[in-house]
Amino acid sequence: MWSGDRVCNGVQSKKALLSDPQLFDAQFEELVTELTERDLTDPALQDALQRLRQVLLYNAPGGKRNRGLSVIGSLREFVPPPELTQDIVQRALLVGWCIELLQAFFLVADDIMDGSVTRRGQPCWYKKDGIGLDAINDAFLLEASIYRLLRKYCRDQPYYVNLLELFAETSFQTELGQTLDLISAPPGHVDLNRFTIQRYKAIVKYKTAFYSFYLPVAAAMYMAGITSEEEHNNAKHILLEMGEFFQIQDDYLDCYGDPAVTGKIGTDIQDSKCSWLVVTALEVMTPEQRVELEACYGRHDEASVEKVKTLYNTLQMPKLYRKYEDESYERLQKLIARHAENLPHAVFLNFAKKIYRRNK
Ligand code: DMA
Ligand code: MG
Ligand code: MG
Ligand code: MG
Repeated sequence: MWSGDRVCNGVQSKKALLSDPQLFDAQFEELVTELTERDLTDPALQDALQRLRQVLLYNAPGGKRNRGLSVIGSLREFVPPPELTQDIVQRALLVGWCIELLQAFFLVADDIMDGSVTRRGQPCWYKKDGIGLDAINDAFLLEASIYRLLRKYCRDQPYYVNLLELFAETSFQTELGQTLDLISAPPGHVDLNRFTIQRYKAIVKYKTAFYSFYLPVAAAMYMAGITSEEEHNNAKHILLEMGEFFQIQDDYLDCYGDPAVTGKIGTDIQDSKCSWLVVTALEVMTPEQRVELEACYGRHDEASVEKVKTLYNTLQMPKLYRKYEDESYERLQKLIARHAENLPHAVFLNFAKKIYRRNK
């Protein structure tokens, strides 16, 4: 189907050829100016809008931008190049930024709830001097920014209501997923019986897969005028499977990743999380090992954390993970063949290329 990472920014443009990531980055300053200088102009709000500017600059850029870039990436597969005017491209980049803002909103809150220390190679926002739990309100500002931008840039588009509902629905799904994640790990009560694969799948589907995988592709589908429920369900089927695997990688990297590469220091063992590692380890460990795990999971002291990591190594978790990764990749290829009949396979294959064997 229609493809191309580097496409001219509309036929009229005399500008140098810029790649989508370059166009995406270039749009950020414009969006910050819109939100903090042009949207509300009451001088009484100046200090608050200055704070919003800081919040945006610290929390929105600096990630991998996979989610944000997938909107324009997918749209290029759905719409033939001559029909992709500069305006449509700019709007797709903007909707991509809205997904990055949604992600920033969730991450600011997630880091508080998980007691994390670093994110994207810098201190978590709430850990900064003078910020603390005021970061909760900053998270709300990030979320509200999404709807300000959608209104400003997409209000006249036929897909506006579909996008609004999509963002609202996806936010709720993610929040329910975070609820499952949190109540499966109540502080001070380690209960290994809670860590079933069924519970695990529910957590990751809701907390990660909808917003990270279905949302960007579904947004591009609506922008391309693809509204059929059947096509959306086909895409969802594949994308939720990818999302599940993506969170399994995140859980693996929480323990086995290099913080210098991932930009974050793991907390899942200390936080007693229902992680893929603990769920999978429980399936293969002896009753003696289970007793040992019970004694040291969900504790913050270094010795306990090290014991859990040693147990994971003894159980050869890296090997089990590699095996799972290979099987998951195979399963995905089959799903794409089966469910992407009328949808360009490249939408899914591009995504798969970015995530398999990732180390960050
Ligand atoms: C993240 O799960 C989910 C959301 C909705 C932010 P997580 O806490 O494992 O993410 P991270 O490892 O990035 O803190
Ligand atoms: Mg977290
Ligand atoms: Mg979390
Ligand atoms: Mg994690």
